[in-house]
Amino acid sequence: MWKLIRHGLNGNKPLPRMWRTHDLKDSYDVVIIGGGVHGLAAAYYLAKYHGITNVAVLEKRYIGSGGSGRNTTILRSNYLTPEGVAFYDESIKLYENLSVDLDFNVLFSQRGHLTLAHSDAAVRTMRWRAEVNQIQGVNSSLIYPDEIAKLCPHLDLSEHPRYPILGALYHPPGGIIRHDAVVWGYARGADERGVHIHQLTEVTGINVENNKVISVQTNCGTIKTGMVLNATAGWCSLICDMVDVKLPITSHPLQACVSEALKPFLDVVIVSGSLHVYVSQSDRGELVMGASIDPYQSYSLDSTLGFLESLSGHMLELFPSLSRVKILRQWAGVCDMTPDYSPIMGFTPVEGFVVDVGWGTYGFKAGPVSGKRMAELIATNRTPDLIAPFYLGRFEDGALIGEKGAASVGH
Ligand code: PYC
Repeated sequence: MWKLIRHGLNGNKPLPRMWRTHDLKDSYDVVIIGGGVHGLAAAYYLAKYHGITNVAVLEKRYIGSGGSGRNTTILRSNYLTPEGVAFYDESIKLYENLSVDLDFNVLFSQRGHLTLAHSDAAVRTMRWRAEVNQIQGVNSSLIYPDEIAKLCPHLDLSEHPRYPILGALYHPPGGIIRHDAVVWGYARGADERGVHIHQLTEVTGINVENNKVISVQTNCGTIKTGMVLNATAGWCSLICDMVDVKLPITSHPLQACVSEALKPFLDVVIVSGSLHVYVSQSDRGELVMGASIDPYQSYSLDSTLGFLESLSGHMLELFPSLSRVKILRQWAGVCDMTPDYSPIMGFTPVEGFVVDVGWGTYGFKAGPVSGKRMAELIATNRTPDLIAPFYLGRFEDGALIGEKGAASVGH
């Protein structure tokens, strides 16, 4: 606030750049691949909590150009497994304090999050989730149509729809945030502490000798390093292929769209798993909407008419009064799906190559906590307890953390 006033009184001179450009050095202590929220948060916390500042963040396009800038900005911690709830809850707590921590307003609006249940089976799952959440201290409960009507009077809560609404999981701390601001805030915080952010810098190979990482090749030159963090989304298996680490991941497009701006009428996040829809209203008035991942594997960022048609049909089942609203634009991202819908974080069989990957459709929610905990892992060479369950070997050990039941929509 004071900064803004000072800036106004200063004759609106251009504000300083939020992060600088640097020549690529020929060696860094840590190289982070991926300039999204995960990579930038890891760089920030490495510098802030561990004094490790000789760090490069490599981004093949511009920062936030991947999943971090393409998601629908929903934050929540109402997961299904105890491991998942504890992990995402720490993320929400970091997000709650992020504007202060970064001295940059990330516009976190904790407006409440409703996951609708349209069948007895869904009501049962919501009750189960509410119980797991409450045991872990997360604010979440099962509510019924009379209470849903108070929170969201525009929903069709009658018995007429094909799938009437029977109840909802209500999660008051959930909400939406300004995703670009999160990326920019972490970038500025990391840059101020000495991290080098290299945009338009694509990793083309990783050199390993005696099973240890020794350097990273990029389109801008080779970097010597003994520690690489793969914090990419969408392309994580291709980076892992460079060191012959195989991931149980398939990559799928996920599409989203926004409507024209409407007067504010929706001040909770609404999710319907059965109708494959999530929607919130942005502070500009647009409805931000998304659905399931596309059913085919692809790295395509194409938008399709089929997505728009089915999303609009389902939106109108929930909100019939929106039938004349226009869609303004649509876009797509790529999601790396694991078999249990939980991420993969930790060491790999290659020394000096660690991963923070496999986020499916949950990545943006976890940026702060995975950044903080991966920074701790790198700095201490030990896996923090909070992320230990998400180790790569769990797929061979049969120690899965099944979070499919907490996906906002059926994938
Ligand atoms: O899991 O909350 C979620 C979500 C929203 C959009 C995609 N996934």
